[in-house]
Amino acid sequence: MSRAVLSVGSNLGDRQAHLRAAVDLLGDSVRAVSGVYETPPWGDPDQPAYLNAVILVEDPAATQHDWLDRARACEAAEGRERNPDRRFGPRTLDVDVIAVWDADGRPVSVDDPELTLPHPRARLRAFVLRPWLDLQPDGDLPGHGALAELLAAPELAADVAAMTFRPDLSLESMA
Ligand code: PH2
Ligand code: MG
Ligand code: MG
Repeated sequence: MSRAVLSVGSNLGDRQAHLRAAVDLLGDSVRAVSGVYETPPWGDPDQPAYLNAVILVEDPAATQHDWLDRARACEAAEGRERNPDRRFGPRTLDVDVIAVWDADGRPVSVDDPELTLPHPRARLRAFVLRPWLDLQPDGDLPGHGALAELLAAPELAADVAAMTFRPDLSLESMA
């Protein structure tokens, strides 16, 4: 399993610093980092706006569960606390594994208690699809189709209109 698309989000504390920390912690596996979007909260409206971005990663040695472990390690490093009563509630850093491709470039399908791939709600989330499209204009969400077509769906129109690109908030490391 070698390639993955990760979605990162933050709406507590220094949001840009949390996202940047994920890029730094993912280290040499990072192949591309999208621009940052400011997005209204999805799923649980009573919380601050998010910053969202997408990171493309690659590591020939990594299985899909390794990507999940790395995602969780990033969240833990940024002080993520889980509130079982608020599934879509606020967080310092959320790193979600959206899709994984194996060494032959085939999309990986998984459905176990730990991980479902491709991510079951990604096609409904403009804050995932839009930054991903910026990195891969011809990209596909495996099993669902072209990113550009998914983003054009009428159900997403309000979310696309409400999100704003933040060119002032780069995730490039300051090092
Ligand atoms: N993440 C959530 C819940 N809602 N809304 C936005 N805009 N961005 C997110 O990353 C996000 C969310 C839970 O993972
Ligand atoms: Mg999430
Ligand atoms: Mg998550």
